[in-house]
Amino acid sequence: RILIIGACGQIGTELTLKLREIHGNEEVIASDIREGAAELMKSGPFEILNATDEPHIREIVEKYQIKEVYLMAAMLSATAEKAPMKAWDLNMDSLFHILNLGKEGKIEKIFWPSSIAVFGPTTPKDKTPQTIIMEPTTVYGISKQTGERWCAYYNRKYGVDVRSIRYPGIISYKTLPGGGTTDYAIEIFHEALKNSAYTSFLASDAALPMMYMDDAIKATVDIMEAPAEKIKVRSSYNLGAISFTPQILADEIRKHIKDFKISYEPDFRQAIAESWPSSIDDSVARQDWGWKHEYGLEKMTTTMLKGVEESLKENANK
Ligand code: VAH
Repeated sequence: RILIIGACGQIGTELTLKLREIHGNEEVIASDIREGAAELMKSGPFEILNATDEPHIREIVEKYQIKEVYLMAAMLSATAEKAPMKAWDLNMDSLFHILNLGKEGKIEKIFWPSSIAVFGPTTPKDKTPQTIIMEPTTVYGISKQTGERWCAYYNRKYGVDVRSIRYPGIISYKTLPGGGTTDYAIEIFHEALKNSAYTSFLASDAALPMMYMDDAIKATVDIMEAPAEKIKVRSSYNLGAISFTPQILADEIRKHIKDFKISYEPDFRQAIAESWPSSIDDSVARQDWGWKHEYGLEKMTTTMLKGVEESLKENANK
């Protein structure tokens, strides 16, 4: 069976639903520190689990005979800046608990998400390569960079089959944003549909690498289903899809909502965004395990407007 830790988060929610579709509801155990979206809770087994609680993780792995773990629990970039030590403990302790279960042979395969946040201000910003200088300036980025090094170490030294992707900003509508710097690209759709206006916390020209959720989920399933010998990078794979600025996204939304207005009030998250790449070279993932994205800016925008409109209607009817 499969265990998802952090199943109620932005990626965890849709990853759980997809894995249940593929493997069957009872084969995928969802867990998180609190309950999540109704669609997730009613679709299969759920356990309340703190990702840093090693004995409880071990108990659940044994209870359900877990063979694969997707560790999706983490504190994201903006929130982590407000609680550095809490973020470090959550992001790192949870990873060590799972890597050690792999080392003991209790679980056979691990997915652990990294992020383009591992890159820093000294990293070349355009088409950032797979292997390049990375001096992250955020707690979140430091924890992801360190986590990558530990994944590569456990793979090389103990043969642990851990696989990882450096996610860009992920855009989706099934869950609300979770404390990320890229979350303006989610909020903007809700505000555009509700008020035809949005005040962006990033500047108009803050270009960032982004990806629609379905592409991120497809990449996660693809890398975990690939034969082990194809996964040559055991730190974490660069993954890119689209790259845009708040202004470019606003112009795309205006093709659908004519009177949509955007204003800009950059806050502390602008400095985080400026430290990250604007686009990613993911040619290594494409050649190693056949990655390719399907959602460009236009398709992402129409899909988000449709999805957010539906969820606003559902909430209105509740
Ligand atoms: C964040 N959404 O903003 C996450 C992600 C690349 C950004 O890591 O922190």
